[in-house]
Parts: sequence; C-alpha cells; structure tokens
Amino acid sequence: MFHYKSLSQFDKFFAISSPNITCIPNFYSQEECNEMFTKLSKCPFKQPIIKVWGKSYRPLRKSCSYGDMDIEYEYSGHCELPLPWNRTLLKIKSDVEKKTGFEYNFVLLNFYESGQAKIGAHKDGEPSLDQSVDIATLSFGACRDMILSKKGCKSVRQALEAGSLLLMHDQKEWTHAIPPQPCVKEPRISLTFRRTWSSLQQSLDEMARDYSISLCKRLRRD
Ligand SMILES: O=C(O)CCC(=O)C(=O)O
Repeated sequence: MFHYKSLSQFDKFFAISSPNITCIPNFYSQEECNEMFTKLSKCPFKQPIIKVWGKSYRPLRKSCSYGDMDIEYEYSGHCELPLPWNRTLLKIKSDVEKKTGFEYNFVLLNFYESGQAKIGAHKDGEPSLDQSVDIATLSFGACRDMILSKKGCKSVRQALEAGSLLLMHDQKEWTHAIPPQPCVKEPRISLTFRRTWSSLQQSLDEMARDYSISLCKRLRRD
C-alpha cells in the first residue's frame, strides 16, 4: 500500500512498486553520490563477529553504525553501540525523512569491498525495531542486486543503483539478501535507516510485561 505523505506525482511515476518495496532511482545525483561515497568511506568500518544459524563467523562485509544516544541495536548475536551522528549522515537522514515522512534514530552502514562481499537472506525482525516504520536503504558506489523472497511467491531481483533509495514495507514475511556478484570489482556502501525502540523504552516494556504477568498470576490465585 502506498502511504508516503511527501512523495510527489513525479516520484510516484518513477517508483517501482512490488508487494513490499518501493525503489526510487536517482534520489541523489551522480555528483552527490561521488561526494558522499568519498566521505562515507572514511567511516570506521569494522568486521564484527556475527552468529548465523548458531555458527559464529566474520563476514567479508564491513559495518558501522550511527544513531541517537540512547540506542543499542542487536542483530545476529552482535550488539551495536552507534556512534553519534556526524554532519554528512544528519544531512542524509533529513533528506530521507523528508521523502518518507518517517523519523529515524539509527543507521547501519555496510561496506562491500567488491562483489565477493555479500549478506545472506535474512529478515530485519529484531524485537527492538519499530516495525511500523519502513527501513530506508540508500546505495552508493557499485550497483548490486538485492533478492527478495517470500514463501510461495516468485523471488524479486532489485538492482540497487548508486543514488537509489529503497523503502521496505511489510518486513514480516519477506527475506532479503545481497548475493555475491564476482563480476563486480568496485566497492559499494549501503545505509539502512531504521527506527528502534530506545534501551529505556525496551526496559520499560519488559517491566510492564513482567508486572502484568505477575498481576495475572495473582488474580488467578485470588
Ligand atoms: O546493503 C544492503 O543494501 C542491505 C543491507 C541489509 O540487508 C541489512 O543491513 O540488513
């Protein structure tokens, strides 16, 4: 369902929609992309150890994150403590927020040095994610494909060109992956903007849940 408050008719015309994604090509011009790629490639990318299907490994892909002060983001057994926003990322965040109408408090940056680096099929289903807010992915550098799959549906291959903005809605059923593309020799950087619950909000939710469980038990006993 198309529900972006701020998309113009022009954007709607160029937006390629499928059941769960909207891809907006040329969100940034080639010139802006080159400038941003140079700035973003100086971010402190690391190769954290992550756990997939019970196995720990260090992927070829490098990553780092930025966000609001009270945010902790856990994925694949790895806890990200985001760095404070810098000027470049605040500018990009504001551009994306204007386009989508959502507010973001966290961004994960992935650095794919070449087509050998990849990300396996996964869902961004972490409990700390606010699922009502679409994940917004910006791409810089080499064009890579994303494969979106859902049980019983034909997989969708979406090329992620430099400067494109991909919006993912309805993340519960679809998985997405960036498969290896050995023919790609150039690096790519992706930015995935997300809205997560703050650590305080998560603790309050847990407390409220524990409290209502113990209250239910007491009421049943009485
Ligand atoms: O690099 C991309 O475009 C996708 C990244 C991704 O799937 C993720 O960070 O969960």
